[in-house]
Amino acid sequence: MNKATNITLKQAAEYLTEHDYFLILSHANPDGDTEGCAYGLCGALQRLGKKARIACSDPLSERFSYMEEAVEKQQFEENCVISVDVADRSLLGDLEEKYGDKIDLAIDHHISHRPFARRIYVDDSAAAACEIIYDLVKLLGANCLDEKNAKCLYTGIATDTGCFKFGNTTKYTHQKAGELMEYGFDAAALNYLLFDMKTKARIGLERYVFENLEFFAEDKGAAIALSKEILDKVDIEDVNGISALPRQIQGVEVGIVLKEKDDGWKVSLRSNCVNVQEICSHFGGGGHIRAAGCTIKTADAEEAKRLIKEEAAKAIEKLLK
Ligand SMILES: [Mn+2]
Repeated sequence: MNKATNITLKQAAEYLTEHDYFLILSHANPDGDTEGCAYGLCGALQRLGKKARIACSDPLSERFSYMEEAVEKQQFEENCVISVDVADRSLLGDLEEKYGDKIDLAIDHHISHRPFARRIYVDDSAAAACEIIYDLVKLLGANCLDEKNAKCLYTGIATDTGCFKFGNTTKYTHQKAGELMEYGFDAAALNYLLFDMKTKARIGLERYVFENLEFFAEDKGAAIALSKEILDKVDIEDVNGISALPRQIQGVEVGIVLKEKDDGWKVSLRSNCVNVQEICSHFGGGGHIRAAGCTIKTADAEEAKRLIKEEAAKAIEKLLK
């Protein structure tokens, strides 16, 4: 494979202008940003009269099904493969084997991007890869965007910033989202769909979490174990983000959610100040300072909870000293 070259956004736009048959790849377990980039860019290229299609190792989530309206289903042999919001080739999932070393252009915003494509454009100051795609399609010329693909790009910006709440949100994030709104989609309805709407099963799961939460370390720790029996009642998507719930409670410093798996309990920790990565490293896990995970290999829920709470309590105590 050729050596990877960092290119400018203008060069990326020229590259797209010079080619006609595009395959756009998003990462496995897709989120709103990678799908928003793929559908937004695909729709833009099609509007320029080019052939473009999308591939992902996992299906588009039901929540994002409106994105399909932004593109036309086209079949053709591609001569240009683009990855969007993919930080590492392994994140292509099942598509890695076929396309891992065949990517012509990678567009990404992860500081941890590990080069795998021939051409790379990474801007880690962008809150979402969709911000970059928006700047890119603007360079491709007028009429690239319409209500439908603008909505896809807005989705990526909104979801990667937690509806403009996270620290990665900049004035440019708001500016670009504002410009995208000018294409006329209903942003309020979209944000309801993305952030407020929950399935009944999800609400049931949240109720279970709050009703059964165990507080410890003078209410600065909160833990909940979710057995297979509980988890089997809901869709995988209903479990997304559940690990963030305990920490929403005022005064809770470390929130712990344990989920039963075949090989033990998968534990997710979220914190405000405590280094939870360190706590998880005791059990062979890792992650980030404020969000980390590990697996405790026991079938016994009480035993798993006791072990993780013990380490968390020590860390909380150390912090308070
Ligand atoms: Mn992203």
